[in-house]
Amino acid sequence: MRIDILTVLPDLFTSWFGESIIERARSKGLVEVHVHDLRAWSTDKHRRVDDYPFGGGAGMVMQVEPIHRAITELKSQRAYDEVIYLSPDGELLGQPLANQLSTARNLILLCGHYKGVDERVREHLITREVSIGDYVLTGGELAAAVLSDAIIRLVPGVIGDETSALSDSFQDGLVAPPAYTRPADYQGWKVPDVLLSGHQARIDAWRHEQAVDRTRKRRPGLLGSGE
Ligand code: 6GU
Repeated sequence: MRIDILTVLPDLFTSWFGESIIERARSKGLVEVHVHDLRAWSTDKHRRVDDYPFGGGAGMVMQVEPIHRAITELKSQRAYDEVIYLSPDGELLGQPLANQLSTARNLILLCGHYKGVDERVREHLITREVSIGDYVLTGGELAAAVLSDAIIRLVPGVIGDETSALSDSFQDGLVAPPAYTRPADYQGWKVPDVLLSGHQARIDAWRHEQAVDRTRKRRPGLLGSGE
């Protein structure tokens, strides 16, 4: 899988993609993440990529031309499955969308800034708009990092334990059961006996019960939604 990120703040991504599990995925050759500075496609001598809004009002708008030039150049090099604009009014990111996007070969993620992008970008260049939640961030960069992480960890081989991505919270519509590690007794705070019993069938049954119970208490909306 290859992800191309278009942003005016490329440095924001270096430590995240340089040091996380994503870096392991990159060095194993499972994913490529390319972060591009949109200013590289600016035709302005000051490398500007934004301008005042027609009709007036506060805030700047990201111009169509640099974004068009960037996307056109990338598309001339390979076919993209989706060109995604990260926007608070996009489709809400959930596990089903992450699952779907994890099967893509090539994705472009466009990070908005200021008052967003010229609407013609959305009309003519974007195939999908994604929000990571109902709150407003200063720009799309964190959302692009979140979306990339959610997608990349689902690519086969990225997570060491092959089963762990499938047994995630949400993957089966349930939150995760509680987990414990040594010591079995920490100053009187004890690990449930069943986990020390060695009976795998009983342990699996207990974990499932706990997951259902927790989901009912914490995230009842996940039960019976079919997602
Ligand atoms: Cl994608 N962008 C911004 N600016 N705020 C957000 C968001 C995106 N998703 C949730 N809030």
